[in-house]
Amino acid sequence: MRTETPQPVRLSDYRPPTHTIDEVALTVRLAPQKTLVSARLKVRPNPKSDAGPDAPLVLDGEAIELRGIMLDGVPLAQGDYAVTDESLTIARVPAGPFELEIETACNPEANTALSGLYRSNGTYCTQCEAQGFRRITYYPDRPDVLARFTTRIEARRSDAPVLLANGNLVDSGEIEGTEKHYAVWEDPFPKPAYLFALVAGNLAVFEDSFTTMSGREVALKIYVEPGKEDRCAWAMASLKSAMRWDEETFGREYDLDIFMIVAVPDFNMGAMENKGLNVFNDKYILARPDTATDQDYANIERIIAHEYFHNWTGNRITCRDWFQLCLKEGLTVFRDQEFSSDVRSRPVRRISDVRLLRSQQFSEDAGPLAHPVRPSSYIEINNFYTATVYEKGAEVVRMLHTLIGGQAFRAGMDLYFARHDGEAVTMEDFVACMAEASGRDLSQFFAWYEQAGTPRLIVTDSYDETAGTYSLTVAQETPPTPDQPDKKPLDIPFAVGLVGPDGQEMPLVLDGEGAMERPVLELTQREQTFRFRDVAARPVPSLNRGFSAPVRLETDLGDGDWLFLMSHDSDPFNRWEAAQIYAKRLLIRLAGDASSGAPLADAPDFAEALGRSLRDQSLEPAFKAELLGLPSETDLAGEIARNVDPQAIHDARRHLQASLGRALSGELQDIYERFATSGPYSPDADSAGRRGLRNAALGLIAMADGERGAAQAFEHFRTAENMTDTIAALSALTRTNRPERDRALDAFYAAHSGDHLLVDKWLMLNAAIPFPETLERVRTLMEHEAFSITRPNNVRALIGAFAGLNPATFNDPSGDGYRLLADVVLELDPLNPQVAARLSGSFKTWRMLEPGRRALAKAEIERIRACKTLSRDVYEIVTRILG
Ligand code: B3K
Ligand code: ZN
Repeated sequence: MRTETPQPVRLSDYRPPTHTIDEVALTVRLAPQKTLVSARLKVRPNPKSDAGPDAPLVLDGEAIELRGIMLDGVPLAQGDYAVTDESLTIARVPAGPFELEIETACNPEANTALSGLYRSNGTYCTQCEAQGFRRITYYPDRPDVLARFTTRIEARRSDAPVLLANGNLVDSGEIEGTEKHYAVWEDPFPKPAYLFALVAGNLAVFEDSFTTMSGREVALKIYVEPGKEDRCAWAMASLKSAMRWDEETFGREYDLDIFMIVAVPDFNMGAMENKGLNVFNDKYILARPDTATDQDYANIERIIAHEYFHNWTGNRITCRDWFQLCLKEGLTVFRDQEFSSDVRSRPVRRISDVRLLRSQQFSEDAGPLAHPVRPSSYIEINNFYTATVYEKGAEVVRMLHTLIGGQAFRAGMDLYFARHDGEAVTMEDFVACMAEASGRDLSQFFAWYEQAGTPRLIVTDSYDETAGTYSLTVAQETPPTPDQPDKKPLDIPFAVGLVGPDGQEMPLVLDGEGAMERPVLELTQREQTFRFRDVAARPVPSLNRGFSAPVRLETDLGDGDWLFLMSHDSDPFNRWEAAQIYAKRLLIRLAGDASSGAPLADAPDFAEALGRSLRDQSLEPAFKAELLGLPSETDLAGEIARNVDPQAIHDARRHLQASLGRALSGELQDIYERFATSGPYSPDADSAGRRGLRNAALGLIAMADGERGAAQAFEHFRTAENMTDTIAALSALTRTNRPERDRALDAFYAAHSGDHLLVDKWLMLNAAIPFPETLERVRTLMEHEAFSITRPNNVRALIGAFAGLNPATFNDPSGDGYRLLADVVLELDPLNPQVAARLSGSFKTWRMLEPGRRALAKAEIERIRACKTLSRDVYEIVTRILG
């Protein structure tokens, strides 16, 4: 708990560590309330430090009790060291190598912050990124201190029959004369403390093995709570497919003899890439057709791959400091995106990535929490595991790939691995490898890492019929963001195509240069004009194909152009994008009408174009399902940006869905019937795509006609043979205000109350019901036996979904939604600051609201900020949000 105003840490203040640690030998004697940790550290002054060899040794430590300390075998006297709430300082240490032995105690059971060593449903586990290791022992807890770890764990066998840590198991056995046993794990690869992990408990294991490209046998083990072994097969298959892909695509081979994953129910985020011992939120491991949806299966595959890929991008090569977080996260997200694009559908994955980017990152970039992909200061680093660092970070890597081409990119990666293996490096080091491999100057490009805000590209065109030339003029500007009023022009890869009046692709011949090898224009100035020749007729431009740059586009294309691109663009992403843009324009007009009480019109042209696409045999079902998904309410709010009325946006969207459902009822019913699956469930992308399309059709059918739609959705629920269909039926029903909705929700809870993952789905469905009564429902559910505020998955499912997926109700004009969220943040903050801070981020768009809601939201944010004992985490978020 904070006692004075938290101070920011700045990138410009980075100094190399005064000391480095070569070896760490830990002995951890586990006990629920008093775990004893003894750490033997081989320390030496860092020759690269500018502080000199006499610098005091300062170790980080938090929420631990110091029980003893020895330097080179001699106990230190009280006056030799100083301990505060956050550190242990030894003023005088030898100028050469020395050994330090530190005894501490911690209380895993009382650790509700879930950072450091804690217990999840009886299992001991750790989470050390970013700064959890200091809650286990005193240590230089920073990523540029890399040491070899040996971990000895001792525990009562009855309490924890399985004892795991990073690396290879080198010894284990009974401790004579006690009920305890021990295991010793040795990790040969030097690593920063944030990658340390320890797990102990009563766990079952699901095993397999993998033969690497050089013929080494790697044991693969997934540990779960006993009884859940039958839900591990998909996670294991995903792991093996990711291992193979990384060998084939990047030449990366796994490096230890064993790879372990542990699934626990209580976890602050999705998963963690600890060396050789990944710890996962069990939501992203456990899957069986009757417990997990297609979306769950896809998420498991993606997250397993992501954490596995970190072994090279993050673990073997790590970050010099936490400002470089995107070095591992942006790059690893890019790698997991490429992986699923290769094993599933590339356009569909691109669409879902762009949806996520728009809804999470663009909104972050447009508000008070905007920050560069590489921030320059922070108060609490855990607040920077953001959509900007992850998703925009991945976009920046993707743009590099587009600019220099796939071959040079691979050469750049090879160089990066060869040059920096075993090091802690910076973004500059990474980009230098790409520059060297491609022979290009990437200095202007680097601004993508340092400049916040979503650039706007303003595109105008002109056609000269007599000369047969067509010109595109592109202006770029990036709006001001907190602390960055003036922006430089960026180096932007802008993929384009020209679609002729007959719907055919036209050749791209740049005036004065000849045919373009790759259809990518490079924007580097505030304004540029590109002239194409041999253009026989006026084309419709297809801009930013594949979303080659994370920008907002402004064009003077009209409704007719978008409908045309929606049917004819050869770039599948842009076909989807054209539908999104058309729908966005329509919905913004409708929201205006809804706000002013004007009648809401139908959209026959849009319905007709969608109908054509639905009948187009060349399009895959998963892609068609994406076409049916309208832009989210959050995206629309972000587009409107001023005086936002969330209820009007919601009403407009509902109206359009209902209207499309009626106009397309024939096609939708046809899809519903034709795409019914038979035979056993298979999670593969094609089958999932078919179910996805059918369920998207059901969603619109349910909106079109309250009574008949609800009856059909209820029937879908009643007859569902897998969890995908069950949840699709329920989510269609939650959007209706019909009695079938609560009948189905009650039946679901009665059937699945014993399964915490399914209970979370139920909480989420309840929280997303878009009607004012949901406020009361959420408050009641917080008292339900199924809900506990100390379980992050419960909190995300109920409160996170309410604030994030239900804008109309969260932004209820009474201000009750804001009050509810503020109450939860204040209650949760002393227990789990990381999750509380994340929740408080839901207020980030308050300034865009219309004046009434804006004032109510502001008052609640101020109520949070007024709390004197706020954690650094929540303090930082609410202070930034208020600006
Ligand atoms: N590296 C972890 C996230 C850690 C979050 C710490 N607050 C998972 C991942 O991105 O792979
Ligand atoms: Zn990651």
